[in-house]
Amino acid sequence: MIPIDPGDTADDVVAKAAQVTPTPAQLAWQRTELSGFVHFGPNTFTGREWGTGAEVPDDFAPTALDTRQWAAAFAAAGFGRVIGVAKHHEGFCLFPSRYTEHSVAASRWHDGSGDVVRGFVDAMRERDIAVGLYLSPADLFEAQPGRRYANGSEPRSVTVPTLVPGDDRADAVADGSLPTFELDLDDYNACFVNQLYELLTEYGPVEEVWLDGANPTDREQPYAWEAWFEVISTLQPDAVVFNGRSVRWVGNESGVARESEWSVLPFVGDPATTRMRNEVADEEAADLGSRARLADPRATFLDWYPAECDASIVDGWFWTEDKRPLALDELTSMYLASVGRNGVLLLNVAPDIRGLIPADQVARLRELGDWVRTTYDDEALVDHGRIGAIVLREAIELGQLIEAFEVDGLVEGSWQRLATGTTIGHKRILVLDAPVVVDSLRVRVTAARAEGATAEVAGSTAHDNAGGE
Ligand code: IPT
Repeated sequence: MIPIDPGDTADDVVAKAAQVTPTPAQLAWQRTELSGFVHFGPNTFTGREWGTGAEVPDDFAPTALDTRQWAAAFAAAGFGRVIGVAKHHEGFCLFPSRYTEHSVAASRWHDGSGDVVRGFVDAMRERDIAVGLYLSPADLFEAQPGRRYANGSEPRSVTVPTLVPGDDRADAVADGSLPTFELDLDDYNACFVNQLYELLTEYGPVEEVWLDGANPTDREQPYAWEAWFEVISTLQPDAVVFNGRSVRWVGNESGVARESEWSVLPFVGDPATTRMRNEVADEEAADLGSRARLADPRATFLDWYPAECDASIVDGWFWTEDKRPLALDELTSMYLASVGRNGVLLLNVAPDIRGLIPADQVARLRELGDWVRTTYDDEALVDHGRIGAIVLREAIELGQLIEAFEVDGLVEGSWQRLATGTTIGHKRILVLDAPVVVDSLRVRVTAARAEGATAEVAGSTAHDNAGGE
């Protein structure tokens, strides 16, 4: 994070933008490229996308839940990180939270002793897959009359964790082995932060916390974002936080990044005290980080805030019987438009009422993984031969500098321009209109935010150049 000083010229701000770099956690997140998402919960059984809040715990009734099957499907497809839903908007907790009666503990599933989050985390760890947890800020169960969401309560000083009668953490809190926080929280935020605390202290390392911005409640609950971020960064300092903090929503749910996708953005707010990243531009705007955006007079600081591209392999986030996975060419197009444009692809699968990812989704995931491996793994890249696509990389640990580039191929003894583009970032993929045989490739950086910007260029051989696949 670099503050913008009031006296900075436009050139000064550009020079500062060139110095902004990712944290190690952001770098690890970006390099993983393919993240999985698993939406599973009462909606799986009711056929709804957002739920109502009027569900009952016994609605959640998987017959053969096997989180190892989930992990195996993602591992086989080469996904290095998976985010699981711990609570979606309808408010049902898939873990036995102390702060609600609306959870797996109240269901007949495993006689109330089940914990989907535990099974999920353990299964991913067994496969060396990084773990992310989704805890919906919006909560339709709590938005019911007489409950805590948007109930107008005033913030008060709250100790987190807030111990409950017979709390098994009492000794660890008393001897300081579990950290405590004193925070100003209203009723709902007190519940939410205590649930974050449970998820971030009882399940081992968590590499990503997913704070969905969607709100189907029609109510305005103030969110204590700064307190949430303080708790998350204290309990899991190596986690990235989706939305408001370390990775951002790309702006659509189709897995498509911008042609020019900047990871360095200008923000408003006091850089000394603001944990929240308030972008100068709306999160869905076409341009978030160009020189024009950097020159916005409201901008007070610059930070690394890269794009995560969420999308689902089926239509919608949750399973229904009729849903079939997207075709492989739709998924490869998505890969090219996300990972191939400096984003991370966060691809959702939808387990069914058994608690298993249906075989057609597993197979398609595997096909996508095989395609990525054979087309874009390092071993699949060449510096000469018949190529169908160009792959570029910038060393983002040093920042994102390149604003324009041209790629040439040495074709029968003379350099021909094959492709041009704007940003590169972690990875940029450009599919050629038709394959071409080159003896060599070169990239020319034609505009950059600092001297010495360099990129790597390679070609991919395996491509049918029919647009997507
Ligand atoms: C959208 C939110 O506004 C955004 O912050 C992010 O959480 C995103 O969802 C996740 O997909 S709302 C959605 C209905 C477009």
